[in-house]
Amino acid sequence: MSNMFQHAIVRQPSKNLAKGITTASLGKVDYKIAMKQHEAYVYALQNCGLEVRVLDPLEDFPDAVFIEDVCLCTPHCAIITRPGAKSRRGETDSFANILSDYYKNLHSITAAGTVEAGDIMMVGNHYYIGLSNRTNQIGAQQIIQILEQYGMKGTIVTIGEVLHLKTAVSYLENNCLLLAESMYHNEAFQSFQKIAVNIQESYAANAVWVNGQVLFPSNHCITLNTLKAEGYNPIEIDISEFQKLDGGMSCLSLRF
Ligand code: CIR
Repeated sequence: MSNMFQHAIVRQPSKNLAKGITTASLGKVDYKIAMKQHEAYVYALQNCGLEVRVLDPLEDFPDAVFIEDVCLCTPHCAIITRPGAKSRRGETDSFANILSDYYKNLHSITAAGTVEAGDIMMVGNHYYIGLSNRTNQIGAQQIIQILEQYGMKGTIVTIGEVLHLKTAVSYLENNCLLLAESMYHNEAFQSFQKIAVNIQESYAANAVWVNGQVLFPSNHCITLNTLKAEGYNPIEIDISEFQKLDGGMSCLSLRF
């Protein structure tokens, strides 16, 4: 059975958004366009039946809009991460307070562990954790230990040259993964049905399944049509300003 989501938490972009970390060379970030795109993203989540809480921007943390990275929300507990990017560490301050409105069971990753939850993909009660420049083995082991306390399971996945695990793979329920070329043959995913992202469109490997619909980045028509042919119902959203900062569809929200 698919996980149904009720809540989402997002954080509005900061005016300093353009100062976020990036490896992309897609041009200058336009704050006003980013705000409009963020509003459209919130609207799409609401249309998927989610009650969306919109947090104020954190002006000192330009990457804080990528809220997915600072917390793993499971059906049984929430785990506040410890971002591998030092400039992002303070994004978790006061997060326990926000989460306590939704969760009784709260945990935190502690030093020397680092985790960004963009590296964690939920497949039912099994969580795949990518080891990246942001998520280390110690952090991944802490996640697994916490998950196991609640009867959930975690597996570590080695990933290649991508920012986060979910930069290159998304779970679309029904035992089905959407994968970029770099992840397609990863041993961890042999038992899944696979949908390949067109090689020219690797950014589209980060899509979000929400309650039967798929939030999908606009301008990736080949993969869009593949998803439709597979029976999915992708909703296109333009998140170009966040792409300029290496951010994908999933990183803009926590869903639980
Ligand atoms: C960063 O480099 O941390 C941000 N500019 C982008 C984070 C994207 N998060 C994600 O894919 N989960």
